[in-house]
Amino acid sequence: MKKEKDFYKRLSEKGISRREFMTFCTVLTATMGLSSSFVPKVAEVFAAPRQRPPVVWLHFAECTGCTESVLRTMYPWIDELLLEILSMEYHETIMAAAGHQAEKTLKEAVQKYKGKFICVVEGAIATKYNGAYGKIGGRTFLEIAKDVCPKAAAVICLGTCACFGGIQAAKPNPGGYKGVGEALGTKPVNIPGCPPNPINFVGTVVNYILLGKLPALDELGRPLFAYGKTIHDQCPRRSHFENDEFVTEFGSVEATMGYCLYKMGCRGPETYNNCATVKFHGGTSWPIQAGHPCMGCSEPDFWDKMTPFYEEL
Ligand code: FSX
Ligand code: SF4
Ligand code: F3S
Repeated sequence: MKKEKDFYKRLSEKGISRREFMTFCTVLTATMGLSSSFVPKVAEVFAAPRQRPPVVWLHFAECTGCTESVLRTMYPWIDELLLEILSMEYHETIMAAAGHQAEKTLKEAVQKYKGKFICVVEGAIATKYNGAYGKIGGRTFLEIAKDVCPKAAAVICLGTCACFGGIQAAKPNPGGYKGVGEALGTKPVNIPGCPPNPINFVGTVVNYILLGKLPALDELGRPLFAYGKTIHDQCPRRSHFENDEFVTEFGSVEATMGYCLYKMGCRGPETYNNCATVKFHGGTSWPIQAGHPCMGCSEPDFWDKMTPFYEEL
């Protein structure tokens, strides 16, 4: 009870009302595919955490957009919530340590929490020439991943780069960049998207804490709650795709959502993600709502397979 009280006090000091927090928990619970009876339990994960799993957060070849999307957008206070439920032992972007001190922190965290920590990975891993195309502190990404990932209780790849290689793996890919699973020959949880939707990451972590297990995954390691359907299956512009060959006049209520973007090269029919229902920035908008075709950013090899982006499939 005291824990909960303190939590709501801290939230209100940050200008977040209990109502706003509960709205977030409702959205999160629905996104996770759980019934509304789970909302209080999801709220409790944040408000009265029984355990805070240690996290080691690695960065390899990427733009750090994934961390940015988790820490800065959506609900502006999502970073606070994450720090409530996770014990961040190592995260290059937000930690104060640098250089040798940072390397020491990583080594100690991995030793201390062996078999217990969640390893979050952003970015792809260079595999050619013994991984020479990507190094941190004299060690290749490949060496670091081979050392850290097998010691984790779970590995979560955040973003298309860590999942499938992303832009680093685009042709001609001189460094032999690969996603973590392919580079190590393992099956991590993959949360793709460039950047991924933070709510899918938070949903995966909350699922782990609340139900004591990772969510159900598809054959590419993606949580089914988020990647079970295509963008096209959930797209509000779809009525124009089906009823009429690309409606040319605004005439109905649905038409205010705009025309189907298929002819502008929309990859929604080939892309599995929940952008249409969850949206970005706390439910404000998403690419297709903003008038841009889906580029297939969460699919494997999207830089090669989905390009040229503005040409019809
Ligand atoms: Fe990749 Fe993420 Fe795109 Fe960027 O860490 S998925 S380039 S948004 O930053 O990895
Ligand atoms: Fe499908 Fe894209 Fe058209 Fe939406 S805009 S209906 S996802 S093709
Ligand atoms: Fe990416 Fe398409 Fe969603 S481009 S953000 S998967 S709409």
